[in-house]
Amino acid sequence: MPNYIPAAKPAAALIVVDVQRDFMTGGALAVPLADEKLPAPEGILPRVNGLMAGGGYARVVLTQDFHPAGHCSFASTLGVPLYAKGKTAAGRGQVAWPDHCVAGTAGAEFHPGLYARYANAIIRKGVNPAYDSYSGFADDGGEQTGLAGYLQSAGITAVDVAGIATDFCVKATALHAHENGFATRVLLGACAGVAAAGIEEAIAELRAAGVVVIE
Ligand code: VGL
Ligand code: ZN
Repeated sequence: MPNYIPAAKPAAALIVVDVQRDFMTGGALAVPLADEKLPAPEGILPRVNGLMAGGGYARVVLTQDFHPAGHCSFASTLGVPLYAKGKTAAGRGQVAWPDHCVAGTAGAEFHPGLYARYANAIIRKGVNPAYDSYSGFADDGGEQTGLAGYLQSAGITAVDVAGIATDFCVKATALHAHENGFATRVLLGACAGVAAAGIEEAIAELRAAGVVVIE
């Protein structure tokens, strides 16, 4: 395991957010620096794998963005240009993403290099066609995924969050973890984000909310 991340406490869980083909090089919504080759000389995969295999966590959870075809977060559904802001049928403001992580497609699968065998649980999110879910805990309509209850039943009091994307799903998952009462850290060295400015804003927002961000 990398030595720059402090060891996890006994009642801690690791949440690995959306390390899926569509968010990595060659994917529909490739996030820069997420691939194993980037940032030079390596990307987040070896770090995430090291944490999963040797981080000393009591539980390891993977989240998986898993949308039905025609999902409300797709530009093709919203009828606005890519990355513009549209409005869902439920009336929510929504960033228009390329079609991505469609259930049953290769893009929705975990990156083949991810040590998925070390996961105790997999939480799928964004499965409701009408609501997006950057968070692994609950969607934009307020429906819980069950992650909070799973962690609480296991006696977890602290969570570390890693994965993709720092400025979207990692941020939202960490904020909800904190709101659910878990002592929450974001391990930036094992995260990749969409845009530099967004990452800086996300770090500020996380810290203001009481989440510990480890550089
Ligand atoms: C994500 C945009 C759309 C993420 C998921 O994993 O950060 N971003 N769906
Ligand atoms: Zn998505």
